[in-house]
Amino acid sequence: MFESLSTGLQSAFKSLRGRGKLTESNMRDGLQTVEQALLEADVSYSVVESFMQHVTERALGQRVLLSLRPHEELVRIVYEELVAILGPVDSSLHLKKERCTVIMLCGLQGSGKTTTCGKLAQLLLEEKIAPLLVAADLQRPAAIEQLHVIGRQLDVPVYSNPEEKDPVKVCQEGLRQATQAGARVVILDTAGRLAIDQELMAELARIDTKLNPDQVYLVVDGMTGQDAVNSAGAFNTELELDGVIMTKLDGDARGGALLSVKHVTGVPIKFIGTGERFDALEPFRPEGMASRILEMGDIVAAAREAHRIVDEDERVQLEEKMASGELTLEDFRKLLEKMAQPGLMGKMMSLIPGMGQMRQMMENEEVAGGVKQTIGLINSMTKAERRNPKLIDASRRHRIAKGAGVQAPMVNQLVKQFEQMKPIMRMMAGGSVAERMQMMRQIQQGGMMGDPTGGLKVKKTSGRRLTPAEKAKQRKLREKAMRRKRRGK
Ligand SMILES: Nc1nc2c(ncn2[C@@H]2O[C@H](COP(=O)(O)OP(=O)(O)O)[C@@H](O)[C@H]2O)c(=O)[nH]1
Ligand SMILES: [Mg+2]
Repeated sequence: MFESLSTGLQSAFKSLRGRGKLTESNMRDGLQTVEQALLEADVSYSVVESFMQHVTERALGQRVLLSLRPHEELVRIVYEELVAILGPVDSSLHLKKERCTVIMLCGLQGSGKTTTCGKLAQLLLEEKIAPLLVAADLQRPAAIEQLHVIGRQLDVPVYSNPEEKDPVKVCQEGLRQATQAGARVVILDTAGRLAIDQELMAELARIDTKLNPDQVYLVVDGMTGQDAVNSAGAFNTELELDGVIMTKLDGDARGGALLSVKHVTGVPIKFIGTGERFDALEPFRPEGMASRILEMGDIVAAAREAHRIVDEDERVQLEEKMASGELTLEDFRKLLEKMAQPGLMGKMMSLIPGMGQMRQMMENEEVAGGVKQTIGLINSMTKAERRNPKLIDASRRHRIAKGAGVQAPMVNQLVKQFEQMKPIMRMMAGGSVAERMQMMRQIQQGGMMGDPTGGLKVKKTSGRRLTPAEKAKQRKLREKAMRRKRRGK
């Protein structure tokens, strides 16, 4: 999710990092890169403009501070501005105590309204609140059946009347039945069009006036980029929106739409849809989203998502071991295996700070092959060897290498690189954003992520060794992070 936006911003920060101290003029260049990244991620121009204005004002105002810790400061400013633009948090459905709450979903055809009806119903069921769904999309007969299918899957009542041509009447009758049946929430699934048209808007406006829904949510397809802004604007003028639900943020959606829609409508982003299943609806958290955009890793979201997964304990253990520096080769193998998995498990592991980028790297075929080899090597060690690699002498080394089908020196290389990586991973689990970015680069340079052809190196770099100055700099950074950690930061 949000990959193009985060990659763009990361390269922006990288270009800032390379320059040592920031001056007013070279920071302008850096800010321009940030601007470019936002535009490339399909954030609409006016939004980018006002966003950049804020960031620039703040960044230039803090010139002195910036020269001390330039990138960290700028990351922080961009992060805070992102949070400000995306907030505030309000994922409450504002249910009425004394009567049935009416929630109306609207949006373009295919934006995910009907699916979202099911997701909201599931959410309510989890809270032991009884919903009823109303099929008010009378444009296509299939739409009514689609909602019935969802109702059957969730065991939730659905009201429809294929004979009725007026969606307002359908909604009114639906509400009446819901009240009778003791449902606490009615969700109206309305019609959409491929593009905005007057007739559709008039129909929705009529439902809005006659039913007077408690909450009107606009469902926006996160994949639509710039178009999302236009349609959101149109819906917002015609209806009084109370919130936005953005769907399909699981694919390679360009996060930009979220920023723009928020800017255009001004209403809270309530939820984000991250898949086709009914449980793929997450309350929107601006901090989490801003972090993701900046690739800091979103621990809270991970923890929440992990509730539905059996291996939660294992993940926590791994993260703790990473943080305490007690990670063994055995744990490392587990981590690699988990991250290489498709789907939720891999996604979850990638939410450990810094692991997002690692997982991205693993999607590269060459790297994936190297990772397999690394796993193979660890597999052919005994348990004791995995816990204490110092046990590995020449004969053990040959046995392990033979088992994994590689040359013996590879075993040494793996162990050495693992030892080098341990403190880095430890800091990644506890360090600041800027430190994590720095660490990630070190891991990439150190080559723990494997490559089947050229030993365990990640990238086929020029093979240049670090200069003593560079090594000293890295050591300093490591020590600084350690000190900070010891101080309990
Ligand atoms: N990947 C993904 N697909 C979604 C999401 N929400 C909806 N969809 C899919 O988008 C398509 C259109 O959804 P639908 O609910 O019928 O849209 P509607 O026309 O607005 O009612 C369906 O194939 C859904 O499965 C989501 O959050 N992620
Ligand atoms: Mg529909």
